[in-house]
Amino acid sequence: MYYRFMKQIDLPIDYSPAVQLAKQENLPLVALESTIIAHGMPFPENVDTARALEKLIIEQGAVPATIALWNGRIQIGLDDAKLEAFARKGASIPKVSRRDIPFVLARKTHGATTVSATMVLAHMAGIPIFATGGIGGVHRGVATSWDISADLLELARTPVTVVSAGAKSILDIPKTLEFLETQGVLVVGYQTHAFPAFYTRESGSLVNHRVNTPEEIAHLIAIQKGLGYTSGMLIANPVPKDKEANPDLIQQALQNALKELDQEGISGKEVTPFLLRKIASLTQGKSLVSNIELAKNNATLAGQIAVAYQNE
Ligand code: PSU
Ligand code: MN
Repeated sequence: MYYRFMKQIDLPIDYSPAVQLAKQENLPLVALESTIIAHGMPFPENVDTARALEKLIIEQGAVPATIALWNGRIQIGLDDAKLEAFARKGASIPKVSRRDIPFVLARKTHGATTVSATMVLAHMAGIPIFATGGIGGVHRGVATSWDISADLLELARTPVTVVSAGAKSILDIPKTLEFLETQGVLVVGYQTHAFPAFYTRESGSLVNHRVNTPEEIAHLIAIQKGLGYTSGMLIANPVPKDKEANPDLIQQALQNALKELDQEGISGKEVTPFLLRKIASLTQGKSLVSNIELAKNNATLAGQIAVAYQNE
């Protein structure tokens, strides 16, 4: 028997100049994901939104770090030219969850990071707060498909706080919340007890805990850390009232999109991007407007939490 000593590889990680400076100066950082850019929205809305999210975070006094894989390298922060190149490539860039990161690095290709992959890389870069649109969840029909988003397990295993507008009602929201409870993930409603359904403010499910200020969330993060928890936290931040989509319109579009999903036999990681696209076209872009607005609302809150956490 012999022991084989593995060569330690250098982590292929690049920090943008803005993020590098923020780290040196100990400024509050907020991570952003890149699947929302490549798969969540069409061009040019995707790049416009990505820029708008960064701007909102800066306005709160924090520094944005959009996370992606580019030519086999982990990018913590994309400069504007790269952000635009990434957005133009759109859905041709593979959607990457935790499991896919090593493969993309080995092949030296690009990757759009989902919530799970972005959490992994944000944690690696020392960024504890992350703004997204919605998280993946337990899919309807899970009993036969076993389709449960890797996002949920990542929340259980990685100490990053994710600010989201809940999860779309194409998912099984009660089961999603059950799963998070089983996995020990704290889910907190921001100024609400209703777990939001992404495009709309209520899903019919409730959360157990509500907070009203970014400072309260920052304090919860500090307590979790103090307890030595290695899990994350999910903040449920509903889309603003005046930006909410009409629940009936969304419900109708969801039903039709789910029917088409079934007819076309789509499964696996294509499910979420397919449904997002279908719903946007079935609502003549109305869902896209809510999608953009809820992402902005999450970026703003994440920026405020990051600043408050700095003062903990
Ligand atoms: N939900 C949305 N918009 C999105 C996603 C989810 O409303 O863009 C993306 C996120 O990147 C999320 C991923 O992490 O889809 C979940 O994919 P899946 O359901 O395949 O786990
Ligand atoms: Mn899935």
